[in-house]
Amino acid sequence: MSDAPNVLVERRDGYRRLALNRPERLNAFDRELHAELIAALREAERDPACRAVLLTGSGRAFCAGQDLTERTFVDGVTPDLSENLVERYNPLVSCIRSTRLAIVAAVNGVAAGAGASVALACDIVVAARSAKFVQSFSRIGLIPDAGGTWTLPRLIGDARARALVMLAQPVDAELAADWGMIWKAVDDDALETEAATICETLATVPGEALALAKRALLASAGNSLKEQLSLEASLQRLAGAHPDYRAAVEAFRSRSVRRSGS
Ligand code: T3D
Repeated sequence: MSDAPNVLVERRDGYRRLALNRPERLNAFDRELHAELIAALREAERDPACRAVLLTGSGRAFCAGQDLTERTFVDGVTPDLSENLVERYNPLVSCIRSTRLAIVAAVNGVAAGAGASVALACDIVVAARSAKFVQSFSRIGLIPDAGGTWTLPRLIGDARARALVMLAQPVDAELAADWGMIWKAVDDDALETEAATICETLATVPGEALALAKRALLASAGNSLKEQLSLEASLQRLAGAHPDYRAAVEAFRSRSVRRSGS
């Protein structure tokens, strides 16, 4: 076993870069990687100077999902897979969705199985043109997990989600962007700069507004329009009461006054 960290953490101005770091296993999730990733996300969340996370993979892949070498069938006994979901993937996806931080996935190569689900749970997904998203679960007799059955149809619609889930056909980054599965596909050598620029921009956006917007968008999936309008009103009350709002409006007004010369 290697002593290298399973997640490389780089602190940058206003955000952190987290790289899944098991390149020899295409960054597949084992227990250690799960533990280090959730710890790194929680630590980033505790840092008031941190507004965003850039999540990527070391080597040629983003993440190949569950590490299948972790699964053993001793005396014909099948492991209870729900345990790993409940204890690891579900808290990870819930954390990505509910954290105040903006999570930007820079998908540098293949994202398969739960690796695709985790990427697609992120707030903004940018992928290298050579990257692929594979719903590889059906190939090994499983159903999509880590939120895949929730996220995928919402992003690309039921017809496309069903075909991808059942056929496990890879979708390249360009098509993923055309379908609205991700934000954009960029040239491979532009991926890091693009993702870093997005994080730098997010680091300048009032943090409370980002966090409240995430809450509203997450809730919209289960809400009626009436409920969502009511939620927007209460979250906007919180946003408007924050000093960031007042400072931004006052800055805008003083710029307008200067422009009009009065
Ligand atoms: O179990 C639970 O807890 C339930 C939760 C399940 C969630 C899931 O994610 S289920 C889905 C698991 N993932 C997969 O089924 C994907 C398996 N991998 C692949 O299909 C292919 O590797 C890829 C399409 C991702 C990439 O193909 P390719 O040809 O570019 O690479 P490769 O040659 O297949 O893999 C390179 C190495 O990575 C290879 O190791 P080696 O032979 O060089 O020593 C391969 O074994 C290893 N690797 C790839 N994926 C995994 C993996 N090792 C462990 N687990 C993997 N998932």
